[in-house]
Amino acid sequence: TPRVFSGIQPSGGLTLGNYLGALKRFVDSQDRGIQSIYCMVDLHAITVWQDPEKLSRATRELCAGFIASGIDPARSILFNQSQVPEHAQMAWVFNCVARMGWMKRMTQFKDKAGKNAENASLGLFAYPALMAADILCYHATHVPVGEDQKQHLELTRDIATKFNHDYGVEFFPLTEPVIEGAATRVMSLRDGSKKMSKSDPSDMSRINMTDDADTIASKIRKARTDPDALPSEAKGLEDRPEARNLVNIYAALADMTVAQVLADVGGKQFSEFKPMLADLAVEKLSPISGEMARLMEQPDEIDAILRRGSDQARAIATPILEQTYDIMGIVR
Ligand code: AQP
Repeated sequence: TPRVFSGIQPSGGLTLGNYLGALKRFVDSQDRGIQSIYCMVDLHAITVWQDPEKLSRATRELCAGFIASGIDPARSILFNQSQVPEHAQMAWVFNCVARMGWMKRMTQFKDKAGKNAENASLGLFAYPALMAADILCYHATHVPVGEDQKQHLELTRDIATKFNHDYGVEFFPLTEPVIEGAATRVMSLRDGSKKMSKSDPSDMSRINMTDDADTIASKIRKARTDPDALPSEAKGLEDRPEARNLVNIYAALADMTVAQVLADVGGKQFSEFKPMLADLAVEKLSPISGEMARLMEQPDEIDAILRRGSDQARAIATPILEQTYDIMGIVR
């Protein structure tokens, strides 16, 4: 039976990239009736230093973001990673399965560690093994993610394959990444070659889920573009990353294909298209941010949802970790 798992880091506020690349699609799989498990991956967030107060707030705000986007805690499991210790335990096992050479090829580590890799945390290097544990603790079959996570999903499959091979079992499934739709990689509003990210130093580079209508409109108005009019076919966007990004965002928000959007707006100038995009973004995002603000007034309610979710998650993860230990000959 299919089972979906995915996570988001409470490493800052949610962005439009997280919403379109992840949250919105999580709601789709929940609504298709697939058992879905969603995690605030706080142990991933601390691979770079987090201010304690901000981490607590970001974790609750992320939970509020899930619920406000349409994840129903009565149908899907919502919890924070640190509260299900099986993730960290399984991650240790996978640290012993994954090879140094595999980890060294991870482009996210290279991007995040930057030039000073010697000074990055060991946790940041081991991040993808923890991510494999997150997924395989539940024998998840499908993981909806943005394009940036593709390589980590391949590593998860390599870890599962090697474990199964080393112990002569068919225990861990080969999980499929689900990367689909017009917005699998939302780009920075300031630089069409960089992805939109929570931790980009420039707030103008992203739309935050908590931005108000004026802020959203002003960020879109100031978004970098080229001087040409919009093309009427997708191939006209090929060498225009900024233009393509804005059209992709429009398509994803409107639940349209890029071709449908361009059939409507082809020939228009950005001065005309940007206000259309801003109106659409405000229409889709403001109910979510309003609901997030309302939920944030009841932190005890959020904590209770996370607690219930971690009990439900443990009920699945504990027996899978125990079987893993049994396969390995660990005495219990
Ligand atoms: N720009 C994006 N476009 C599409 N999808 C995106 N995702 C992130 N950015 C984009 C997807 O959101 C999910 C959660 O990501 P994450 O919080 O685990 O970390 P990340 O991918 O590293 O996201 P950020 O926003 O860039 O965080 P920081 O700045 O802390 O590193 C994933 O499914 C991801 O693909």
